[in-house]
Amino acid sequence: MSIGVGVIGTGVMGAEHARILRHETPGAHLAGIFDPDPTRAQAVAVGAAVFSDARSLIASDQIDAVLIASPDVTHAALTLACIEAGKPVLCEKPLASSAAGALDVVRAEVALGRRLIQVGYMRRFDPGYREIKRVKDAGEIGGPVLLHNVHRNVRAPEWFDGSMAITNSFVHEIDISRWLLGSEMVSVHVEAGPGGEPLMITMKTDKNEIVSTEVFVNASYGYHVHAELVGRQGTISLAPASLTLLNRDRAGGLSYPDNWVPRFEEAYRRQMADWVSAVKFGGAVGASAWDGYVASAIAEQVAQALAGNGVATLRYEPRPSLYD
Ligand code: ISE
Repeated sequence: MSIGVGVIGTGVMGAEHARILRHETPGAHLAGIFDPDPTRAQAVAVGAAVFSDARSLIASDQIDAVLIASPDVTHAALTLACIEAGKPVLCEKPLASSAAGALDVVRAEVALGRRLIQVGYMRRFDPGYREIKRVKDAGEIGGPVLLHNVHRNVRAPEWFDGSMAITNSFVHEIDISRWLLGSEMVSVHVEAGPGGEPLMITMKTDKNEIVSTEVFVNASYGYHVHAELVGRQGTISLAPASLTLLNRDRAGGLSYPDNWVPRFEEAYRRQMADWVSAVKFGGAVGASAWDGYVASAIAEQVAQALAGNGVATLRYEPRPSLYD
């Protein structure tokens, strides 16, 4: 049986997920679309049903599972509606635009007593990050002491406001650092460069490792994500992800994409394939609602620290046993 997936939101990510579902995901099909802009919805649907609102898509019996790719502020309420309808969800990150919103989702899932939510922290499916984790877990570089992350965008999207460099961009670094190290973050120090960016964020983990992250959302030259894990017996980092070497104007070198879609194409594909098979055959893969809550809780506290004295001891709710 093919899983009918409904996609809510047809911006950059919704359109990409719909494309992956239509052309690159055996065992699933694009069964419906909702976007408040009907022209955009029709363009992405290419024959799939177009719904007039998100709730009727979620309720429809043509829809077995829901992919949420609408604006961040809508994620928590839509995810809650899916839990109520008993439908599995792949929700784009962040799980919610506040820690309290993400906690509501965790509590609803705990009350239901089974896991329905996967959060789209797709880097967990990226071949480079997976190889770093394999090497670290095999003990090949000794005990980890430091993780350096770099997160640079060409320019901030026009819908970025307030602290979205933290709540929308830095959240990836929180999630991938927790996943790579298998550690929890306990404290943070944050500083901003001249005019507010780049941000330099240093966290300490419960195993005393240091996680340093630069977030520069207007770095101009290209979309560039980097990570280097330093162990006591060696280091391992992402290799340049460039597909080509470009020679021009008496210079040559790597090229960078304009945004994250080409850089993480393989991660998005694998994330979808694994989610669809978890929906079909059971089990849970990727980032859970709990992981989504922790990322949003840390992001919120980092944003508060940035507005205050730059430091914070990080606090979370206790983890429910559903996520053990
Ligand atoms: C965007 O929403 C993403 O999720 C990208 O992966 C990230 O690199 C970018 O900074 C975000 O704005």
